[in-house]
Amino acid sequence: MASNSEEQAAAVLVIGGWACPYAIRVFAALRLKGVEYEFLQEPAGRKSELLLKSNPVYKKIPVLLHHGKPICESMIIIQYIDELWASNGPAILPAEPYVRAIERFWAQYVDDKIAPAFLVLRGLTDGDKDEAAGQVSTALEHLEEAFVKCSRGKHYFGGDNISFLDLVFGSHLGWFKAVEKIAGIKVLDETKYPEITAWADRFCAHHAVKDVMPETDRLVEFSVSSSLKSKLSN
Ligand SMILES: N[C@@H](CCC(=O)N[C@@H](CS)C(=O)NCC(=O)O)C(=O)O
Repeated sequence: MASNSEEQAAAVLVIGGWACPYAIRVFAALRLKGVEYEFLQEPAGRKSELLLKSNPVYKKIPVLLHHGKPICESMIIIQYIDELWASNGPAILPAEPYVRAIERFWAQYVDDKIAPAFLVLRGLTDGDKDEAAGQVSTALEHLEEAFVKCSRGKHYFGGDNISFLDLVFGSHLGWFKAVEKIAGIKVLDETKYPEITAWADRFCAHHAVKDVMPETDRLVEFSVSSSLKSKLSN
């Protein structure tokens, strides 16, 4: 029998941040699967005791607590959600091992290339801004081609449904518009990347995504205050 505290604790709790792309992809995965969850916003500028206890290795958000058991790293969390709630709606990971491998490859590529370049363009980490913008352009060229191959003329990388790669890449889309404003450059240019641009609009309008995708101006404000804080603390 469950103790009182176990009964009271949310079955699914996400320690995350509203602006964090890695958390956004987890929220969207839970919504896709129709799983109710509680969202615990990490405080700005410090790490909560619960986060330090739940992710003592990386000390990063998001962490999914399932009946109190922590699962860390967003891509691992999405795979856990897909495996655990396998019968809730369409699968997130493609069934075919080769297609699965391709999606995992591009998902890792997005996090390796786009996320760090955005930090440079936001002025949060050191680096050459032109170089970072070039890195994003190269990544988008590859992803435009990957979209054509993976979607096979359908709406998403996963075809008819949002899949793993849609979630991983799509979770960065809020920051695309914010970075455009902050750095004063065009990132998602529809003349260069027509497929990805149309996909981005569809992805952001999806019922599992639209309420967790942050507004551009809120992200810009958040970014400006984060970079001020990091300058003051250095
Ligand atoms: N690879 C991690 C990245 C998570 C990550 O970088 N989270 C950021 C917030 S968006 C964070 O917790 N940063 C705090 C820190 O680096 O100490 C994942 O996919 O979950």
